[in-house]
Amino acid sequence: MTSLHAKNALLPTGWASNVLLQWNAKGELTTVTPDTPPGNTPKTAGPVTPGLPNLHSHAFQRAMGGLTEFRGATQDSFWSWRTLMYQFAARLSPEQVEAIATWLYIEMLEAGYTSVCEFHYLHHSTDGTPYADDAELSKALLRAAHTAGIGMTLLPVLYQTSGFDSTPPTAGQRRFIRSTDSMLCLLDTLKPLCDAQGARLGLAPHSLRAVPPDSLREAVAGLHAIDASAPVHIHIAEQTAEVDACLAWSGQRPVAWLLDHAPVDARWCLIHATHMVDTEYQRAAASGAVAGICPSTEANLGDGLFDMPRWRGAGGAWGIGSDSHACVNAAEELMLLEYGQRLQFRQRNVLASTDHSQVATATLLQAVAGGAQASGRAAKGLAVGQRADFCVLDAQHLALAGLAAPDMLSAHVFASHRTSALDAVWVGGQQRTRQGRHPLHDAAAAAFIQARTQLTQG
Ligand code: NGQ
Ligand code: ZN
Repeated sequence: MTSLHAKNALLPTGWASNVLLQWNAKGELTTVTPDTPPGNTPKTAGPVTPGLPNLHSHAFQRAMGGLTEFRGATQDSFWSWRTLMYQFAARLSPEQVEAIATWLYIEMLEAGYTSVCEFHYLHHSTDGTPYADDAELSKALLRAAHTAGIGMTLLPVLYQTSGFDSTPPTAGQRRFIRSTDSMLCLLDTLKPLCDAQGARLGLAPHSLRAVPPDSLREAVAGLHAIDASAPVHIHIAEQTAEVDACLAWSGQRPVAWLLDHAPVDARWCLIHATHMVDTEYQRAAASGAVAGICPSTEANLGDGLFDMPRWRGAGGAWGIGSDSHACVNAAEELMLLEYGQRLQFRQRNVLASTDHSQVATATLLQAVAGGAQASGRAAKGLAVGQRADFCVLDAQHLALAGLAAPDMLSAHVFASHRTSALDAVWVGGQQRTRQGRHPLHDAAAAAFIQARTQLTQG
């Protein structure tokens, strides 16, 4: 099928009716025309919304769901969680990584994400020596994305130190460590593979804790020699301990340091950026970089709350990541984002915009635009030239039936929890889910359960 007719569709400018959608063999939209009679074109089962790019994922962490929700140390924190996460990461085989990622990407499709940025740092074998094929685990993730049929931006992670001031890496980090040269070789290997599968290749210097200044400069320059517009993602200012350590090291806060020492621009995505002061909000937003907000993980890890009105007020772009996958649901992330702002400012409908009074509409459109920018993919929504990546809401779902289209999206975000109101999800003009389910759902779930059982009982 290469065309659909939607009674209601959410275009980048807002809701439109009687929209004819057509796409070409490459999966790019060629027609997005409102006010067109349906004729013989197949009709969608409900309103059409753009698919959400997921801008931050560590796929293997999906298999840790529920395994870190108990008190260990006297006071648990992000850092004690990280110790458990390292113990889990130390045991994973390539087969397990692929099984977990394949299932995760299927879950993402069923939950309204049409592409994913995989922030991939598990490079080496369990004892830290490189695999015979140095790209083994990168290839496993590319295969997982291909099997599921989700759009992919692969971000191999540069990881060299365990703290500011070039502190050597710990044993728990041995699977992540690479020289800058070895990273540039890996990028060279991966570029044609990504191109062949329609994936985008970028780079993720893990954090200022993990990448010394010279390596940061050389790796980013090396990436941009391969592909001048490739995305660069970095974790930054997620925890106050990181801010304190950066101040002790450099006299500057992490975001301020980064803006002064790296060529931060619209190719960059600042993951979390939770702890910024006003000048950092202003300068980071003005750089054109996307803020990568991960509401469920930031809540799960006790990070803190991003100040969305301040960021938006400065004109900042932003998008959503599911990060550790404590939650894999695009709509729920938008709800959690808004709720964090409501709790913080004791107001309602904080993220409505001047153009869109409906929070769900305003946030989805902004998150799609920012997510597409951070992904380096033509995934900016329902517009000619963009990928045909979209979701069809189920107008018969109990939470939605009888409502007007914009209210259906609001109900999908705010009132359909733990049930899915998605009828179908399409990626590049190919239908990936039907009545909310992916055709590989059962087989991929079984392989995931097998991998998790091995990991937790082995
Ligand atoms: C990660 N996750 O790389 O998986 C990190 C934890 C770190 C989040 N920051 C490790 N959410 O930051 O050192
Ligand atoms: Zn992360």
